[in-house]
Amino acid sequence: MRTSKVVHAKHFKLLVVGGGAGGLGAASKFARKLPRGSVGIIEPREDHYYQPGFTLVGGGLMTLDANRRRQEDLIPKNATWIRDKVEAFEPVKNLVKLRDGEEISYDYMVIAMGIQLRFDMIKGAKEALKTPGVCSNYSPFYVEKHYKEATNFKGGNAVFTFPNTPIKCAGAPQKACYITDSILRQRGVRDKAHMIYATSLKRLFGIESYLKSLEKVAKEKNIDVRTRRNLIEVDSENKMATFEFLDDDAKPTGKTERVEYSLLHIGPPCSAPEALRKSSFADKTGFMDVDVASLQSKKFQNVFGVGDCMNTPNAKTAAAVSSHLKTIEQNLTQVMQGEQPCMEYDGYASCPLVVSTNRVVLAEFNSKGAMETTPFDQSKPTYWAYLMKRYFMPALYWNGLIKGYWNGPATIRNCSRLVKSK
Ligand code: FAD
Ligand code: UQ1
Repeated sequence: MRTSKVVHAKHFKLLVVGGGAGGLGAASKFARKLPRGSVGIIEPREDHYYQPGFTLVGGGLMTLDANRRRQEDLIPKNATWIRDKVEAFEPVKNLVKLRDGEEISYDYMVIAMGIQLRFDMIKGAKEALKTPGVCSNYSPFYVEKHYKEATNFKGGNAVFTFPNTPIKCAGAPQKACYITDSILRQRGVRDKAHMIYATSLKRLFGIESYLKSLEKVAKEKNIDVRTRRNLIEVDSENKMATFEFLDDDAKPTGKTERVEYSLLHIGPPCSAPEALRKSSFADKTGFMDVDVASLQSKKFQNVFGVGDCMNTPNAKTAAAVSSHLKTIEQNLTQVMQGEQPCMEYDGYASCPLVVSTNRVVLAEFNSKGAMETTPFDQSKPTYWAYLMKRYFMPALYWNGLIKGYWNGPATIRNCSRLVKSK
C-alpha cells in the first residue's frame, strides 16, 4: 500500500464527498478561498482515472497508465484527504459516518460521489467479464480487454449494449462500437463481423442535430442498430446474450431475444451510489435531489451537489461538471455569506463522439439543443475534433477542471457566436 498524508480531523468548514472530477474541482476552488485546513475531502480510492480517456484506451489509442494519477498527488495542498468511504449521511446533525463508524462533521458540504456501475444488475455479467469475448470501456479492469478482443476478433456477432438506466457519458457504448468497426476494417476482417448496437433507447442519440450525423455514421458502417432492447443476461458458457424488448415507455414487454456473440461490449446499468441512495438527500430515483438551477440540496441549504450523482436532467459528463463547478463556486460562497444563491446552471454537457480511430463529432448541448463552442459545424465527424479529444481534453481535465480553474466553455461560446454563420 502507498503511504500518504492521511489526517483524521473531526470537523471541516467544507466537507467534500468524492474525489473524482467534481469533488477535486470543488475542493480546489474552496481550498484556495478558505483558511488552511478548512476543507476535507473523503475519497476511498488511491488511483484517480481520467475516465473520458477510457474510450481511447479501448481503441488502443491511449494507454490506461496515461489516464491514471495517484489520488494523493491530486488532493489540493490546503485540503485534508480522508482516505475512506461515506457509509451514511446524517444531515440533520451535519455529519457523515465512515466505514469504521467514525463521524466527520461539517458546516457546509458538497456531494460529488459520481454514479455507480451496476454490472450486477445483469445476470451473469460479472462472471462473463472474466471470460473471453466480454469487455467494457466503463471499467478500468475491463477496458484494455476491449482492444485485445477487437484485435483478436475472428468473426461472428460483435454486440454493443446500452442499458435501461441513467448512465454517464451516454455516447461511450456507441464510441466503442464505431472504434471496433475501424479496428476490424484496418485488420481486414470487417466482412466477417455482424455488428449489432442494441440500445434501450428509442433512437441513437437524444439531440436532433447530432442524431442525423450519427445515423449516417451507423449506416455507412453497416451497424445493425436495434432499439428498445435491454441486456438482462449473459451466458458466457454458451456465449449468448439475452435482451428484453422494451415498450415506448422503456418498460419490459415480456418478450426476449437471445443473441450469440463473439465479442460483447457491455454498457453497464448504473445507479446512484449506495450511501446516497439510502440518504434523505435522494429523490425516489436515488439520485441527489437538487434545485436544477442552483444545485443546492432541496432539503438542506448548506449542502450542494456536483456531477453525476445529482438528479439534474443534463447528460452526465465531465464537461457538465465544469459548468456545475462554476455554479456552485458562486452559490456556495453566497450561502457561506448568509445570502441566497443566485447563479443558474445552464444545463451544459458535452460528449465527444469518437466515430473512428481519427474522427470525432464534438456534441455539446443542453436539454433544449446544441450549445457549440467553436464557430465550425460540430455535427460533422472531423479530425480537428479528434485531436481535441485526444490531446486537448486530457490537459484541460488534469490542469484545469480538477484544479478548479476550468469553468466550462460558455465565455468562448459567446465569442464564437459572433462569427458563427448557422
Ligand atoms: P467521478 O469522477 O466518477 O467521481 C466520483 C468519486 O466519488 C469517485 O472517485 C468515487 O470513488 C467517489 N465515491 C463514490 N462513493 C463514495 C463514498 N461512499 N464515499 C466517498 N467517496 C465516494 N465525460 C466527458 O465530459 N467527456 C467524455 O468524453 C467522457 N467520456 C467518458 C467515457 C467513459 C467510458 C466514462 C466511464 C465516462 C466518460 N465521461 C466523459 C464521464 C465523466 O468521466 C464523468 O461524468 C465525470 O467523471 C463525473 O464526475 P463526478 O465527480 O461526478 O464523478
Ligand atoms: C470539457 O470541458 C471537458 O471537461 C474537461 C470534457 O471532458 C474531458 C470534454 O470532453 C469536453 C468536450 C469539454 C468541453 C470543452 C470544450 C473546450 C469544448
